[in-house]
Amino acid sequence: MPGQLKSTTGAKARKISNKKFGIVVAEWNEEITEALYQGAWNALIEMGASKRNISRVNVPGSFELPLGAQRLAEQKKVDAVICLGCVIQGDTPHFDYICQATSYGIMKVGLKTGKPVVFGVLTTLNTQQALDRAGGKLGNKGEEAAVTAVAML
Ligand code: DLZ
Repeated sequence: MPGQLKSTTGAKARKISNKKFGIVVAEWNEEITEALYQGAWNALIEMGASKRNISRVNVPGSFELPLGAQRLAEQKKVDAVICLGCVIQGDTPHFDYICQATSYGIMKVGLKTGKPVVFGVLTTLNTQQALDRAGGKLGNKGEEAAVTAVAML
């Protein structure tokens, strides 16, 4: 949220210029996840991160986010990881399996590595709900994920 972003700028901005961020982006629902990535990247820069300290890794779908996050989090040069994905409900229980595995997997990577690993995954009932949260009328959850990563650092 814009309000949240403001609270992390200013005094804290200088403090994160040396922090290194890894962003894992799921390619499934690419239009949405690219918008989330832009939101996260812009927010990190606005909060004081250096462009050279932001690295990106793509994975096929949200289910693969935990492994991508683990690869990044295990690198000494990465201080925090942001996972971005979008799972949209279909006609089968597949949605539930992906959401559960993804959220649990991402949490486990954070606990295992001791680094902030942020869950920036949209889990929506339809495409419109996702668009609304990826730079639409309800903001950009990628931006919120970046704010959370900085807050955790
Ligand atoms: C297979 C699948 C389906 C049906 N839906 C989504 C989705 O809405 N969002 C998403 O990120 N990924 C989806 N995937 C792909 C899975 O995350 C995963 O990449 C495959 O099951 C291969 O492991």
